Amino acid sequence: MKRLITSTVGGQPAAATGNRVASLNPSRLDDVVAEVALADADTFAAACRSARRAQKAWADVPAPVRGRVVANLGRLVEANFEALSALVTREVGKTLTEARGEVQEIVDTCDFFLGEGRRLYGQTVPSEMPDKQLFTFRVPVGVAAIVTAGNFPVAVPSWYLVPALLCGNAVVWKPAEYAAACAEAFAELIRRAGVPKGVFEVVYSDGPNTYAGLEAGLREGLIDKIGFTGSSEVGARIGELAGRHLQSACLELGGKNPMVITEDADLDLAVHGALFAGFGTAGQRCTSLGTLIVHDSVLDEFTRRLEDAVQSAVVGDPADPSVLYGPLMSERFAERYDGFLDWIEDHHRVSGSSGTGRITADNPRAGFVGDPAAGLFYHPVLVHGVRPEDKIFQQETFGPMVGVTRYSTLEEAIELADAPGYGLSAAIYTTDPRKAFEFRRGTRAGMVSINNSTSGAEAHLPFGGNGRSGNGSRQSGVWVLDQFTRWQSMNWDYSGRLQRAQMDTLTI
Ligand code: UN1
Repeated sequence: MKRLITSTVGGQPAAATGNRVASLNPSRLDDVVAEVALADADTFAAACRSARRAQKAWADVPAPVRGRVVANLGRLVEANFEALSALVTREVGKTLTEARGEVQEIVDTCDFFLGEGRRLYGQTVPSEMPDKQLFTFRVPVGVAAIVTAGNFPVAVPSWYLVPALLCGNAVVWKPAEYAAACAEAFAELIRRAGVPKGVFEVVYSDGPNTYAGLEAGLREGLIDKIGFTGSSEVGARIGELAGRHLQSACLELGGKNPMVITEDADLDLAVHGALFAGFGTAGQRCTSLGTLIVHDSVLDEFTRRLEDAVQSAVVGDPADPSVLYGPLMSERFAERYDGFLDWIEDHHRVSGSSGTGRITADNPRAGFVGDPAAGLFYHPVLVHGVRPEDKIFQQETFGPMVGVTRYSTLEEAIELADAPGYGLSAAIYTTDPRKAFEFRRGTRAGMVSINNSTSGAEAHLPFGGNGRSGNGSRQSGVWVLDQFTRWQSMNWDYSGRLQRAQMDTLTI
């Protein structure tokens, strides 16, 4: 497949006048998955205008009927399960097993929200005066602009798109251009599920045009909410932009997610957890493990077992079921990751499965499939002895690299866990419930795992972080309803006289 993908305005393809970029298969860079016509800021704003026009009629559709549309979407995704999973593998290099999990996450999200169409509860609230009743209603925010990354090209977008549409909003979605074929396949299912034209627009644009398009939309009063999943740096700019126009953003940003291994941990379990959390998805989840914080007394033993596991991990063709992970998802991410490899080469003792046990500046790319230069494959790397002042300790690498450090008291472990300033996901491996609870209470992370991977959150628990990981917004489950609806209150006085609040309040 190679086709030209364009943006939509009013549900119709927008003129493909701008620059074109290719979306490549990261396992074989000579396989062009799609060509994408990039939109300019005017097209972005035009999509917002059309969404604004279409939104009211959609909000008038009863919520249970919108729930039916979500149910249709879930069924359509199931009917296209294998094709969509295979496309995720081809376009962003995720293993087929993980790609299937990703597609399942959309189905789970639809399962949850189709029922919400019959709830979307408001409240009845007592009044301080007789013959008067108070109510609250959830009302849609209006138009939501959603900007997503390509590491979860369909599941994470569904966390925004499904509840936003269910709540009666119109949506302008800006997917990652390097995952455009996945985005287009998912968008097509959303249209087929029964979302009216104009209520759901897709805009492919580069960074500067997205920013300018959001700014134009906000200036014209066309955007009521921004949803953004991506880096902390871009998230800060987007949050600032939204705030300047008095609108809010739901920001799901990076993480430098810690995993603490206590002296009483089940080490084999911890090794499995660390391997999946650190190297699954080639380390390209916002919830991927960044740093292992290991108790002094088990450091040598744990490290030895983890090194064995890392050495035997298979990296390669993501369609092969024995593979732990495939390539990095795009050249841009690979270049950024190369910078970290260069840095550790000068600063650290590393171990991994490069064959020589050492990654050098000459061989960071593994090239397991076909021509070594053709795929964005990287060996897993463990970086030993990282310290809080190190770049590797502080920054998210978005690659198959895990730092290892040591601690002696739990207090110190919690301090190290939170030190990078993120606060997304944190894990502890321990057989002592007291340590588990102390860790949960001590860390700033929004999501805590006990004896489990930092990654792999289920789709109906609140998802989100604190500090540099976001602005406290939460996605998934009922909690995301607060992102896509606003509370409207109503008071109804049926006493037949003027009753003034605070002044005519009944006293006894
Ligand atoms: C992300 O990488 O942006 O918890 C989200 C997890 C997945 C979602 C990751 N369910 O790892």
